[in-house]
Amino acid sequence: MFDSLTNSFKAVVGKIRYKDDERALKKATTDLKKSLLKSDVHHKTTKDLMTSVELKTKQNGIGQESFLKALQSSLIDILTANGNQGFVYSNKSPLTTILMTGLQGSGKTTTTGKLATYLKTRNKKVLVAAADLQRLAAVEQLKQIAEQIEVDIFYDENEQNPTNIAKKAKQKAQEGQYDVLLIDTAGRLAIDDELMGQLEDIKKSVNPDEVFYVADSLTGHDATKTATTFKDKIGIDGVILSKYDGDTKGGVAISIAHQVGVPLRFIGIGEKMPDLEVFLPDRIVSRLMGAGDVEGLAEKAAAVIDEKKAKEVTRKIKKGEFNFNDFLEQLEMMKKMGSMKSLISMIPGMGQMAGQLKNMDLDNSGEIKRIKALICSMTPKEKETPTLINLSRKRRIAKGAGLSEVQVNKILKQFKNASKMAKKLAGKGGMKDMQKMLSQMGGQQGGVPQGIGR
Ligand SMILES: Nc1nc2c(ncn2[C@@H]2O[C@H](COP(=O)(O)OP(=O)(O)OP(=O)(O)O)[C@@H](O)[C@H]2O)c(=O)[nH]1
Ligand SMILES: [Mg+2]
Repeated sequence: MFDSLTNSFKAVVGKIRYKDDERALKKATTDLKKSLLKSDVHHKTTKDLMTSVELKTKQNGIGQESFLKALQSSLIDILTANGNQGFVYSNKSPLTTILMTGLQGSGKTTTTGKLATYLKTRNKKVLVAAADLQRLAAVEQLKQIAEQIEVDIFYDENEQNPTNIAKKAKQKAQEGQYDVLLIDTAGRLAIDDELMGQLEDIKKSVNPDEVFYVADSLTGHDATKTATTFKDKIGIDGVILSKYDGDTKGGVAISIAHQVGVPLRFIGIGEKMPDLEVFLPDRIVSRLMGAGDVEGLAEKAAAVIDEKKAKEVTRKIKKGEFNFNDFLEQLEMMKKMGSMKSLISMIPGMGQMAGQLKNMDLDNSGEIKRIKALICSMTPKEKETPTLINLSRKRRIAKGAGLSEVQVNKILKQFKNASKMAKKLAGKGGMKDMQKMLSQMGGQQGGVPQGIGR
């Protein structure tokens, strides 16, 4: 996700020796400056970052270690703007009301669904409100999302005024004892007075705890400019950067909070509902430095994993009893955790590797579709006890799944190997084996890099 930025940092840190001189430091910061500007980091932020890195490095004597520390702490400073971090619940009332704003197509409606998903996995009762009456299909779009993620929605087809919708939604949320109300609003092609007036009106009448501005990261520096205008005109408390998955430069995430003066709270990293990441400066810096984010990974896992089930699966794996039903369950759970790409970048030392695994799409991969078809053609007994599957059963399953016998054999063999591997990994030293295996898959030499310069 932060691949290109991480590479820039890595290259520059590598240029500074264990102990070095001022000239080397100057050269390193000049190089870093160039690559940050190329990645679309705002020029003022770049300048401030470089000044801070130089100053802090010199304080501790120029060398790789002190440069790395200076870079880390300067980055955290730059990413930290005054205000809340992550999702913050109201301390005034049991209901937290959030107003979602942004330009047309920036990702407000999708992000409303993603935030609802994020909160739902944290056991919050969420209501989304469809206050976009501008676009014909807008209400329908939010309805579909709400249905998909099984979250309640408030809409009123007889109401023409978005402010009234927002008010009624807030009333429903209070009466229904919801924890969070997310109000989706209409976007415009560009900032205009009518839009601002409408948002101000909604803001006044529902008095939200926070106003989020959804910025499309693909608009580069414009994202920073429009966020600033929204901040000046209606006041915003947080920025959410959407479509970061499509942003090959990525620098806007570094400078937007610094330039707008409002914290970046979340980033959208895909079209699906789990594809939202909380943006916490120290954790992000750890990922930017290629050192992963173990805490974040554990949190993500805790939100979707049922602990009892996890123990049961581990027991089965250890005993070699892992079956096809378990496999499907695990697959569903992984899907809830979000894209592989983001998961892998959270594992220390794995950010740069396992290319194939990274791009795996659990919904659309042909391989997974074939495996699912195959499992669906099995009898309940076969799913429970994979060893039952003999030649005639294989033929029947192949026919049912529309696969060739060769394909069925291949998948069954893979499953058998995977079970064996899992059994081994579940034992002592398992994690080391896994890292070794992944590093081989990624085709990298020299084993697992443990972050930059370590
Ligand atoms: N790849 C990717 N696509 C996204 C992301 N967020 C939103 N999108 C896509 O962007 C498009 C627009 O998203 P919407 O949520 O409809 O945007 P909106 O701001 O509500 O649009 P209007 O209501 O028309 O103003 C959709 O096709 C989304 O799937 C993201 O993080 N990554
Ligand atoms: Mg919308």
